[in-house]
Amino acid sequence: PANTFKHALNNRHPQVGLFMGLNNTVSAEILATCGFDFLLIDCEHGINDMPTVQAQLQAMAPYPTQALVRPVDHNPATLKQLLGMGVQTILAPMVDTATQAEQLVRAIHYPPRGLRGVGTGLERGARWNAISDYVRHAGSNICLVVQIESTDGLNNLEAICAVDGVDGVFIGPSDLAAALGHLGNPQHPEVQAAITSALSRISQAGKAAGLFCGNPGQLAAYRAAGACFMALGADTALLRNAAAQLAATARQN
Ligand code: 3PY
Repeated sequence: PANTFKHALNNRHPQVGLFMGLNNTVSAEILATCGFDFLLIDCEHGINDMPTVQAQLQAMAPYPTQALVRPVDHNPATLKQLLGMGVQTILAPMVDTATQAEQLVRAIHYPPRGLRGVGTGLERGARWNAISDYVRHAGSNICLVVQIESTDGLNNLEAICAVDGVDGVFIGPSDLAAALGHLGNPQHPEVQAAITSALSRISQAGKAAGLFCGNPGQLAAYRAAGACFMALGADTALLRNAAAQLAATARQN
């Protein structure tokens, strides 16, 4: 299927989504009915692994919401398994250099562009059809978003944006805050200034800019700075906050 998320990023159509750490097919399907452009299955933090990622992809498949996955690492073997199960958009965490971005591009494309192994008969992405024409179209539907969340990443931002095959660049405010000496305080003015400046540098460098933004009150400012795709929070925290609020409200009445 065509990757509508990649198409939206290439055309700078605003996209909103949510991170998923619940590792649950029912909640993934519920969220797929909620109107988000994308849902990201997160393997960097939390407990998602290969079988549970595939189960959530299956739960989301009937709905138009696009599935993104954040892998636990940059290992080509990890990426090969995710692509094999039909993941089309990868959000790679902790990308600090253009070399890392180039290695990611190589890992997710078939030769001659890259080094992805061919195993269509074993893979959901090709519908287990060894002779399908999946291999001819896979590359044009693969979308790579790299995550900038360190001072090296900020310093190398233009070089990272210049890597052919990088579709989008996503700012991770929590890790960036930690890297800038404000661990646990992404709202610190210094962190916010770094985020805004990075968003506009990414846009000026010709790539789609995105970020994690758990506070909808800040969306307009980030959009003005150039952001076109935003993760609005995580299912885990949404559930926790709504439940805690309900319990607290009941106690007050
Ligand atoms: C960060 O904020 O550091 C992220 O990775 C997005 O949650």
